[in-house]
Amino acid sequence: MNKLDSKDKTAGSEDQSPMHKALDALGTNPSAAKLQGYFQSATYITSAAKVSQSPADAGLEVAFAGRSNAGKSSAINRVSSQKKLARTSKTPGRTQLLNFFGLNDGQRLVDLPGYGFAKVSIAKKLEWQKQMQKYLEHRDSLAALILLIDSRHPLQDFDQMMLDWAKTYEMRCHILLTKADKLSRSAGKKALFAVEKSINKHPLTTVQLFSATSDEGLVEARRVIFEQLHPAVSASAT
Ligand SMILES: Nc1nc2c(ncn2[C@@H]2O[C@H](COP(=O)(O)OP(=O)(O)OP(=O)(O)O)[C@@H](O)[C@H]2O)c(=O)[nH]1
Ligand SMILES: [Mg+2]
Repeated sequence: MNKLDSKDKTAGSEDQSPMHKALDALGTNPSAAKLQGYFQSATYITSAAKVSQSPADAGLEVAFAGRSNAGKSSAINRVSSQKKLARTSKTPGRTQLLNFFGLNDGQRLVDLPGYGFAKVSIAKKLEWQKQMQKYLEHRDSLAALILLIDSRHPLQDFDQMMLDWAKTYEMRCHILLTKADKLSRSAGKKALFAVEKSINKHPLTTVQLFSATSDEGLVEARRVIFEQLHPAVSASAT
């Protein structure tokens, strides 16, 4: 299925759904403060061990994917200005379920299980792959992927696999190069440049530096995620 089709879901609807009411309040080009307020509305909905247990496949959602320990849960917490919304851990493989968070207009953020943790049985890894593939290929409400990559170890096999997948399905993909606070400014720029160069054949993929412990990249990340959750509104603003 062409994932771009799913983006039509918000186009042309003139009803007073919660989403449209919220957008009236936010306007077409919300300020940084309004974006913060919007993402701060995120609340936990549910965790699904299997894709079949996910919330109804309606509206739009943006999913955070990436290697285990890349900083997915930390990024969700930073974007939503909440410390404990998504559970973070020093132990790789902490997030083993799909965790869904709802925003005040009904759209969702999804924390996907990390990939690449060593201490998990082969059977569990195969189950992970099966569930991820099912989610990524069949979830109609999936509007975009946020691919989290540790800025100190960019573009490993898993990241390439996700990028190839995104390209195949014409899925919008925004890379957050995480833990930028651990790099000097020049090393950060170098990492950003290297990834920009390697994605130049992926027209729907973009990249930025991000840190969950500082303000680096925060407004930009919020804006990109907001735009993916409200494609019709964002398009009319340009
Ligand atoms: N300094 C710094 N540490 C970070 C940042 N992002 C995440 N971390 C740390 O990296 C570790 C892993 O972060 P998580 O957010 O749990 O990573 P995850 O990708 O959700 O991991 P899994 O759930 O295991 O897949 C934690 O100890 C975080 O505190 C960042 O931007 N800067
Ligand atoms: Mg996690």
